[in-house]
Amino acid sequence: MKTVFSPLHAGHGGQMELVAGAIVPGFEKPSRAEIVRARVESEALGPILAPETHDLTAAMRVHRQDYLDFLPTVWPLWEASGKSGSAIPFTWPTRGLRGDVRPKTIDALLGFYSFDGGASFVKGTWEAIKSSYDVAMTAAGIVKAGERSAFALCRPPGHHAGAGFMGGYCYINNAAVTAQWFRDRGAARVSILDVDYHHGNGTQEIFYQRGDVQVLNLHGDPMTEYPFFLGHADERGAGDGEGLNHNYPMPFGTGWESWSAALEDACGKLQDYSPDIVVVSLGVDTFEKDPISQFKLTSADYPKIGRRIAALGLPTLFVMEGGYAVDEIGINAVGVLTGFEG
Ligand code: SP5
Ligand code: ZN
Repeated sequence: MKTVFSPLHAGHGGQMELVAGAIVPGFEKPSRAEIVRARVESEALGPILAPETHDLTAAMRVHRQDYLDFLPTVWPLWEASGKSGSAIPFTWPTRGLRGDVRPKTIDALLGFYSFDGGASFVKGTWEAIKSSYDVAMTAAGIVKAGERSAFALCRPPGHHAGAGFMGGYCYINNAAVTAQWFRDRGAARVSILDVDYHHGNGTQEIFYQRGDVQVLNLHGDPMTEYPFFLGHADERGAGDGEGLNHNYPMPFGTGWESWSAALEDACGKLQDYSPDIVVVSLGVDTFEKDPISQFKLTSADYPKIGRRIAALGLPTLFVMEGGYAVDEIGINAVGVLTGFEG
Protein backbone atom coordinates (compact mmCIF):
# COMPACT_ATOMS: atom_id res chain seq x y z
CA MET A 1 0.00 0.00 0.00
CA LYS A 2 1.27 3.46 -0.87
CA THR A 3 1.45 6.10 1.85
CA VAL A 4 1.24 9.82 1.15
CA PHE A 5 2.99 12.07 3.65
CA SER A 6 4.16 15.70 3.84
CA PRO A 7 6.75 17.10 6.30
CA LEU A 8 4.84 20.40 6.28
CA HIS A 9 2.56 19.05 9.02
CA ALA A 10 5.37 19.85 11.48
CA GLY A 11 4.78 23.62 11.26
CA HIS A 12 1.61 22.98 13.26
CA GLY A 13 3.47 22.30 16.49
CA GLY A 14 3.88 23.72 19.96
CA GLN A 15 0.26 24.86 19.90
CA MET A 16 -1.76 24.97 23.12
CA GLU A 17 -5.35 23.78 23.48
CA LEU A 18 -8.17 24.58 25.85
CA VAL A 19 -9.44 21.43 27.51
CA ALA A 20 -11.39 20.72 30.68
CA GLY A 21 -10.41 23.88 32.55
CA ALA A 22 -6.83 24.25 31.40
CA ILE A 23 -4.72 25.53 28.55
CA VAL A 24 -2.36 22.63 27.90
CA PRO A 25 0.15 21.60 25.21
CA GLY A 26 -1.77 20.13 22.28
CA PHE A 27 -2.22 16.36 22.40
CA GLU A 28 -2.29 16.50 18.61
CA LYS A 29 1.45 16.98 18.09
CA PRO A 30 3.97 16.53 15.27
CA SER A 31 5.61 13.40 16.71
CA ARG A 32 2.36 11.53 16.02
CA ALA A 33 2.80 11.71 12.26
CA GLU A 34 6.55 11.14 12.41
CA ILE A 35 6.14 7.94 14.43
CA VAL A 36 3.47 6.60 12.07
CA ARG A 37 5.73 7.43 9.12
CA ALA A 38 8.68 5.61 10.75
CA ARG A 39 6.51 2.55 11.31
CA VAL A 40 5.33 2.56 7.69
CA GLU A 41 9.03 2.35 6.78
CA SER A 42 10.08 -0.24 9.33
CA GLU A 43 7.13 -2.48 8.42
CA ALA A 44 7.87 -1.98 4.71
CA LEU A 45 4.20 -1.19 4.07
CA GLY A 46 5.12 0.31 0.70
CA PRO A 47 6.48 3.49 -0.85
CA ILE A 48 6.04 6.85 0.87
CA LEU A 49 5.13 9.56 -1.63
CA ALA A 50 5.07 13.33 -1.36
CA PRO A 51 1.69 14.92 -2.12
CA GLU A 52 0.93 16.87 -5.25
CA THR A 53 -0.33 20.39 -4.68
CA HIS A 54 -4.07 20.80 -5.20
CA ASP A 55 -6.14 23.95 -5.33
CA LEU A 56 -9.07 24.15 -2.91
CA THR A 57 -11.78 23.30 -5.46
CA ALA A 58 -12.43 19.90 -3.86
CA ALA A 59 -12.55 21.42 -0.36
CA MET A 60 -15.15 23.95 -1.55
CA ARG A 61 -17.47 21.07 -2.43
CA VAL A 62 -18.00 20.29 1.27
CA HIS A 63 -16.89 23.43 3.10
CA ARG A 64 -18.31 26.96 3.01
CA GLN A 65 -16.33 29.41 0.93
CA ASP A 66 -16.19 32.01 3.71
CA TYR A 67 -14.84 29.41 6.16
CA LEU A 68 -12.10 28.31 3.75
CA ASP A 69 -11.23 31.94 3.07
CA PHE A 70 -10.92 32.53 6.83
CA LEU A 71 -8.43 29.73 7.61
CA PRO A 72 -5.29 31.21 5.96
CA THR A 73 -6.02 34.62 7.52
CA VAL A 74 -6.08 33.46 11.15
CA TRP A 75 -2.40 33.69 12.01
CA PRO A 76 -1.78 36.99 10.17
CA LEU A 77 -4.81 38.55 11.89
CA TRP A 78 -3.74 37.15 15.28
CA GLU A 79 -0.23 38.62 14.91
CA ALA A 80 -1.61 41.91 13.59
CA SER A 81 -3.73 42.17 16.75
CA GLY A 82 -0.50 42.12 18.76
CA LYS A 83 -0.80 38.59 20.14
CA SER A 84 1.58 35.61 20.09
CA GLY A 85 1.41 32.05 21.45
CA SER A 86 -1.60 30.12 20.14
CA ALA A 87 -4.72 31.59 18.55
CA ILE A 88 -7.55 29.96 20.53
CA PRO A 89 -11.24 30.93 20.48
CA PHE A 90 -13.05 31.70 23.72
CA THR A 91 -16.56 32.94 22.80
CA TRP A 92 -19.11 30.96 20.80
CA PRO A 93 -22.52 31.84 19.30
CA THR A 94 -24.59 29.22 21.12
CA ARG A 95 -28.41 29.16 21.46
CA GLY A 96 -29.77 32.65 22.10
CA LEU A 97 -26.89 34.43 20.36
CA ARG A 98 -26.49 35.52 16.73
CA GLY A 99 -24.71 32.85 14.69
CA ASP A 100 -25.77 34.52 11.45
CA VAL A 101 -23.78 37.77 11.67
CA ARG A 102 -20.12 37.46 10.79
CA PRO A 103 -18.14 39.61 13.24
CA LYS A 104 -14.95 41.53 12.45
CA THR A 105 -12.17 40.94 14.98
CA ILE A 106 -9.97 37.86 15.15
CA ASP A 107 -11.17 36.78 18.62
CA ALA A 108 -14.77 36.97 17.42
CA LEU A 109 -14.05 35.22 14.12
CA LEU A 110 -12.27 32.35 15.88
CA GLY A 111 -15.42 31.71 17.91
CA PHE A 112 -17.70 32.21 14.90
CA TYR A 113 -15.86 29.48 12.94
CA SER A 114 -15.36 26.87 15.70
CA PHE A 115 -17.18 24.79 18.28
CA ASP A 116 -14.42 24.32 20.87
CA GLY A 117 -10.98 25.52 21.94
CA GLY A 118 -9.18 22.51 20.53
CA ALA A 119 -8.37 23.74 17.03
CA SER A 120 -5.77 26.40 17.67
CA PHE A 121 -3.37 28.15 15.32
CA VAL A 122 0.34 28.86 15.34
CA LYS A 123 2.44 30.29 12.54
CA GLY A 124 2.68 27.09 10.47
CA THR A 125 -0.88 25.86 11.02
CA TRP A 126 -2.43 26.91 7.71
CA GLU A 127 0.46 25.42 5.74
CA ALA A 128 -0.01 22.16 7.69
CA ILE A 129 -3.78 22.16 7.07
CA LYS A 130 -3.16 22.67 3.35
CA SER A 131 -0.53 19.91 3.26
CA SER A 132 -2.92 17.53 5.04
CA TYR A 133 -5.52 18.27 2.35
CA ASP A 134 -2.94 17.73 -0.40
CA VAL A 135 -1.97 14.41 1.21
CA ALA A 136 -5.61 13.26 1.28
CA MET A 137 -6.28 14.36 -2.30
CA THR A 138 -3.13 12.68 -3.61
CA ALA A 139 -3.96 9.42 -1.84
CA ALA A 140 -7.52 9.61 -3.21
CA GLY A 141 -6.04 9.94 -6.69
CA ILE A 142 -4.07 6.73 -6.17
CA VAL A 143 -7.26 4.80 -5.34
CA LYS A 144 -9.13 6.47 -8.20
CA ALA A 145 -6.34 5.34 -10.54
CA GLY A 146 -7.14 1.75 -9.68
CA GLU A 147 -5.08 0.72 -6.67
CA ARG A 148 -6.91 -1.32 -4.07
CA SER A 149 -5.99 1.03 -1.25
CA ALA A 150 -3.87 3.99 -0.14
CA PHE A 151 -2.94 5.58 3.17
CA ALA A 152 -3.29 9.34 3.59
CA LEU A 153 -1.05 10.10 6.58
CA CYS A 154 -2.91 13.31 7.30
CA ARG A 155 -1.99 15.74 10.03
CA PRO A 156 -3.87 17.71 11.27
CA PRO A 157 -6.89 15.36 11.27
CA GLY A 158 -10.31 16.29 9.87
CA HIS A 159 -13.43 14.47 11.06
CA HIS A 160 -14.62 17.06 13.61
CA ALA A 161 -14.57 19.88 11.03
CA GLY A 162 -17.99 20.71 9.59
CA ALA A 163 -19.00 22.66 6.51
CA GLY A 164 -18.32 25.96 8.26
CA PHE A 165 -16.39 25.27 11.44
CA MET A 166 -13.24 23.81 12.98
CA GLY A 167 -12.82 22.01 16.30
CA GLY A 168 -11.30 18.96 17.95
CA TYR A 169 -7.89 19.46 16.28
CA CYS A 170 -9.61 19.50 12.85
CA TYR A 171 -9.87 22.22 10.18
CA ILE A 172 -10.48 20.71 6.71
CA ASN A 173 -12.44 17.45 6.78
CA ASN A 174 -10.14 15.29 4.67
CA ALA A 175 -12.40 12.22 4.72
CA ALA A 176 -15.44 14.26 3.65
CA VAL A 177 -13.48 16.09 0.95
CA THR A 178 -12.19 12.86 -0.59
CA ALA A 179 -15.57 11.10 -0.35
CA GLN A 180 -17.14 14.01 -2.26
CA TRP A 181 -14.27 13.99 -4.74
CA PHE A 182 -14.87 10.30 -5.49
CA ARG A 183 -18.54 11.14 -6.08
CA ASP A 184 -17.61 13.97 -8.41
CA ARG A 185 -15.27 11.66 -10.29
CA GLY A 186 -17.92 9.06 -10.99
CA ALA A 187 -18.44 6.90 -7.89
CA ALA A 188 -22.19 6.29 -7.54
CA ARG A 189 -22.06 5.78 -3.79
CA VAL A 190 -19.34 6.22 -1.15
CA SER A 191 -19.26 4.94 2.44
CA ILE A 192 -17.29 6.61 5.22
CA LEU A 193 -16.40 4.26 8.07
CA ASP A 194 -15.18 6.29 11.06
CA VAL A 195 -13.39 4.18 13.67
CA ASP A 196 -11.83 7.08 15.61
CA TYR A 197 -12.72 7.03 19.32
CA HIS A 198 -14.56 10.35 19.00
CA HIS A 199 -17.73 10.84 17.01
CA GLY A 200 -17.01 12.34 13.58
CA ASN A 201 -19.52 15.12 14.00
CA GLY A 202 -18.24 17.13 11.05
CA THR A 203 -18.53 14.24 8.63
CA GLN A 204 -22.03 13.46 9.89
CA GLU A 205 -23.14 17.07 9.48
CA ILE A 206 -21.78 17.36 5.95
CA PHE A 207 -23.55 14.26 4.60
CA TYR A 208 -26.60 14.05 6.90
CA GLN A 209 -29.14 14.77 4.16
CA ARG A 210 -27.32 12.97 1.39
CA GLY A 211 -28.40 9.72 -0.23
CA ASP A 212 -25.10 9.19 -2.05
CA VAL A 213 -22.72 9.06 0.94
CA GLN A 214 -23.28 6.63 3.81
CA VAL A 215 -21.68 7.52 7.16
CA LEU A 216 -20.93 4.92 9.85
CA ASN A 217 -19.47 6.05 13.18
CA LEU A 218 -18.13 3.95 16.11
CA HIS A 219 -17.33 6.11 19.14
CA GLY A 220 -17.58 7.01 22.81
CA ASP A 221 -21.16 7.81 23.85
CA PRO A 222 -21.64 11.60 23.54
CA MET A 223 -23.68 11.61 26.77
CA THR A 224 -20.32 11.37 28.53
CA GLU A 225 -17.65 11.85 25.85
CA TYR A 226 -16.44 14.64 23.59
CA PRO A 227 -17.81 16.10 21.30
CA PHE A 228 -20.90 15.71 23.57
CA PHE A 229 -23.45 17.33 21.26
CA LEU A 230 -23.74 14.88 18.36
CA GLY A 231 -23.31 11.15 17.81
CA HIS A 232 -26.40 9.58 19.40
CA ALA A 233 -27.90 6.39 18.01
CA ASP A 234 -31.14 8.10 16.98
CA GLU A 235 -29.35 10.34 14.44
CA ARG A 236 -30.20 8.32 11.34
CA GLY A 237 -30.00 10.91 8.57
CA ALA A 238 -32.69 13.10 7.01
CA GLY A 239 -34.33 13.64 3.64
CA ASP A 240 -32.46 11.68 0.95
CA GLY A 241 -30.05 10.61 3.70
CA GLU A 242 -32.75 9.05 5.91
CA GLY A 243 -31.40 5.75 7.22
CA LEU A 244 -27.89 6.29 5.86
CA ASN A 245 -26.24 7.70 9.00
CA HIS A 246 -25.35 5.02 11.54
CA ASN A 247 -24.01 5.82 14.99
CA TYR A 248 -22.60 3.25 17.42
CA PRO A 249 -22.10 5.11 20.72
CA MET A 250 -20.36 2.92 23.30
CA PRO A 251 -19.63 3.35 27.02
CA PHE A 252 -16.29 3.98 28.72
CA GLY A 253 -14.36 0.74 29.11
CA THR A 254 -15.53 -0.79 25.82
CA GLY A 255 -13.10 -3.49 24.67
CA TRP A 256 -12.67 -5.62 21.57
CA GLU A 257 -15.67 -7.90 22.14
CA SER A 258 -18.29 -5.15 22.07
CA TRP A 259 -16.37 -2.85 19.76
CA SER A 260 -15.87 -5.56 17.13
CA ALA A 261 -19.58 -6.45 17.31
CA ALA A 262 -20.36 -2.84 16.40
CA LEU A 263 -17.81 -2.99 13.58
CA GLU A 264 -19.44 -6.18 12.32
CA ASP A 265 -22.86 -4.54 12.29
CA ALA A 266 -21.48 -1.46 10.54
CA CYS A 267 -19.76 -3.60 7.92
CA GLY A 268 -23.06 -5.37 7.25
CA LYS A 269 -24.80 -2.05 6.70
CA LEU A 270 -21.95 -0.92 4.50
CA GLN A 271 -22.15 -4.07 2.39
CA ASP A 272 -25.95 -3.62 2.03
CA TYR A 273 -25.36 -0.08 0.74
CA SER A 274 -22.91 -1.44 -1.85
CA PRO A 275 -20.66 1.61 -2.32
CA ASP A 276 -18.01 1.89 -5.02
CA ILE A 277 -15.40 3.13 -2.54
CA VAL A 278 -14.83 3.12 1.22
CA VAL A 279 -13.13 6.00 3.02
CA VAL A 280 -11.91 4.98 6.49
CA SER A 281 -11.47 7.71 9.08
CA LEU A 282 -8.63 5.94 10.83
CA GLY A 283 -8.25 7.02 14.44
CA VAL A 284 -6.43 4.77 16.88
CA ASP A 285 -7.45 6.64 20.03
CA THR A 286 -9.58 3.58 20.88
CA PHE A 287 -6.31 2.20 22.31
CA GLU A 288 -6.26 1.17 25.99
CA LYS A 289 -3.39 3.54 26.80
CA ASP A 290 -4.70 6.58 24.94
CA PRO A 291 -4.27 9.59 27.26
CA ILE A 292 -7.62 11.27 26.42
CA SER A 293 -9.84 8.27 25.65
CA GLN A 294 -11.66 5.48 27.49
CA PHE A 295 -11.84 2.40 25.28
CA LYS A 296 -9.73 -0.70 25.81
CA LEU A 297 -8.52 -1.92 22.43
CA THR A 298 -5.07 -3.52 22.43
CA SER A 299 -2.33 -3.41 19.80
CA ALA A 300 -3.28 -6.96 18.76
CA ASP A 301 -6.77 -5.74 17.84
CA TYR A 302 -5.75 -3.27 15.13
CA PRO A 303 -4.72 -5.82 12.48
CA LYS A 304 -8.11 -7.48 13.01
CA ILE A 305 -9.81 -4.19 12.14
CA GLY A 306 -7.80 -4.05 8.93
CA ARG A 307 -8.67 -7.63 8.05
CA ARG A 308 -12.38 -6.99 8.54
CA ILE A 309 -12.27 -3.91 6.33
CA ALA A 310 -10.34 -5.83 3.66
CA ALA A 311 -13.05 -8.51 3.68
CA LEU A 312 -15.48 -5.89 2.33
CA GLY A 313 -13.59 -6.34 -0.94
CA LEU A 314 -13.84 -2.66 -1.91
CA PRO A 315 -11.33 0.02 -2.95
CA THR A 316 -10.34 1.67 0.32
CA LEU A 317 -8.80 5.01 1.23
CA PHE A 318 -7.43 5.23 4.77
CA VAL A 319 -7.34 8.78 6.15
CA MET A 320 -5.45 9.36 9.41
CA GLU A 321 -7.49 10.94 12.21
CA GLY A 322 -6.77 10.73 15.98
CA GLY A 323 -4.59 8.65 18.32
CA TYR A 324 -2.61 10.25 21.14
CA ALA A 325 -0.65 7.40 22.73
CA VAL A 326 2.35 8.49 20.73
CA ASP A 327 4.62 5.56 21.67
CA GLU A 328 2.21 3.05 20.15
CA ILE A 329 0.51 5.14 17.46
CA GLY A 330 2.74 3.68 14.74
CA ILE A 331 2.22 0.08 15.82
CA ASN A 332 -1.55 0.57 16.01
CA ALA A 333 -2.18 2.64 12.87
CA VAL A 334 0.13 0.61 10.67
CA GLY A 335 -1.24 -2.53 12.31
CA VAL A 336 -4.61 -1.76 10.70
CA LEU A 337 -2.94 -1.34 7.32
CA THR A 338 -0.81 -4.50 7.45
CA GLY A 339 -3.91 -6.37 8.66
CA PHE A 340 -5.75 -5.02 5.62
CA GLU A 341 -2.99 -6.23 3.29
CA GLY A 342 -3.19 -9.72 4.85
C1 SP5 B 1 -9.31 14.00 15.88
C2 SP5 B 1 -9.54 13.77 17.34
O1 SP5 B 1 -9.32 12.67 17.83
N1 SP5 B 1 -9.92 14.84 18.09
C3 SP5 B 1 -10.15 14.69 19.48
C4 SP5 B 1 -10.41 15.97 20.17
C5 SP5 B 1 -10.63 15.76 21.65
N2 SP5 B 1 -10.66 16.97 22.38
C6 SP5 B 1 -11.18 16.90 23.73
C7 SP5 B 1 -10.38 15.99 24.59
C8 SP5 B 1 -10.96 15.89 25.99
C9 SP5 B 1 -10.00 15.12 26.86
N3 SP5 B 1 -10.44 15.09 28.19
C10 SP5 B 1 -9.66 14.23 29.07
C11 SP5 B 1 -8.32 14.82 29.45
C12 SP5 B 1 -7.51 13.77 30.18
N4 SP5 B 1 -6.32 14.32 30.78
ZN1 ZN C 1 -10.46 11.02 18.18
